Amino acid sequence: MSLPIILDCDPGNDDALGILVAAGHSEINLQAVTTGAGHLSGDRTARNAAKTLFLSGQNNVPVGAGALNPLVRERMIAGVLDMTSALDPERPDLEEQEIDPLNSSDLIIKSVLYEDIPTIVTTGPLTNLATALHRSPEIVDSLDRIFVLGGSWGLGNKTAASEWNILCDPEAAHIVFNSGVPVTMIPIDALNHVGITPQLIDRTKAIGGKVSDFAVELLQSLVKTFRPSGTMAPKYMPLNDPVACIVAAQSEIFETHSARVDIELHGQHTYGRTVVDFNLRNDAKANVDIVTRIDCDKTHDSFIDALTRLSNLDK
Ligand SMILES: [Ca+2]
Repeated sequence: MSLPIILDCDPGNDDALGILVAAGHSEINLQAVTTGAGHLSGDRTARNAAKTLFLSGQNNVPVGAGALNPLVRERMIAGVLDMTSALDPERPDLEEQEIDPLNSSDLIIKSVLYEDIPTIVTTGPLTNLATALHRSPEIVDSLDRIFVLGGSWGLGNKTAASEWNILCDPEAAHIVFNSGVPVTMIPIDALNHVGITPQLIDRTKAIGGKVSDFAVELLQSLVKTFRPSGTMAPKYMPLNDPVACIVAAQSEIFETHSARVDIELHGQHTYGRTVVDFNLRNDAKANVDIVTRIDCDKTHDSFIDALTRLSNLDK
């Protein structure tokens, strides 16, 4: 049976790949896409999601436009962008579906409470979800699990200490991680081992058709923006956002360990850090399942299977 999900994202070329994978995966039933500011401004991320769904042929899936700003901190927009390819520039050549009249947090609340969607996958800042939890705390009882792409137990990727999605809205992350809903955190430490290899791009190309062409464009744009630095850098640009959808659907491809995760909200050098305690020191209570290992080959296979299925659905 396929898993009904809401995908909350900030497209973002990797988020757009996440939408395609969620739309095409045989074990996912994509029910709603909600968007907010992060990779780009909030209006642009909503329209990018609407363009991606239209192109994929899944334009019955509602797209919510959401948070334009974080809850407390000043807004951050991704600084490393290739503004010439995929969805980073304006793309008037791509048709788009209409944006849903409900904003993202209201669409989340409606989908959870009235359409019984028990799972949320997030691949952007957590502002929309925190807002939904604050406005309708009763959704806690209706949610089975939240899969959060973000955070790290080791190094950060935006600052020395902090990962981008969490750093964009640490206060929102604090609300989500302490909501009482089971959380699976998919951190960059694990994601760095699932890269966009030349073979993955070749396999995506070999599918053929407009979904495949668009996915190749997205993958190539991500590879172009990859700026590895330092001794701990991954070999390939991590695939990131689509992996979160695959993890949500396929428990056999990853391992988790439970841990206490607190979000640093006050540190001068560590603001936005996910402070991970695997050893539950001082009687700390675990609040998060952290993905510690992901099977790269199986994830690549699922990525290709989902895009192939989506291409076939559209024929
Ligand atoms: Ca994202």
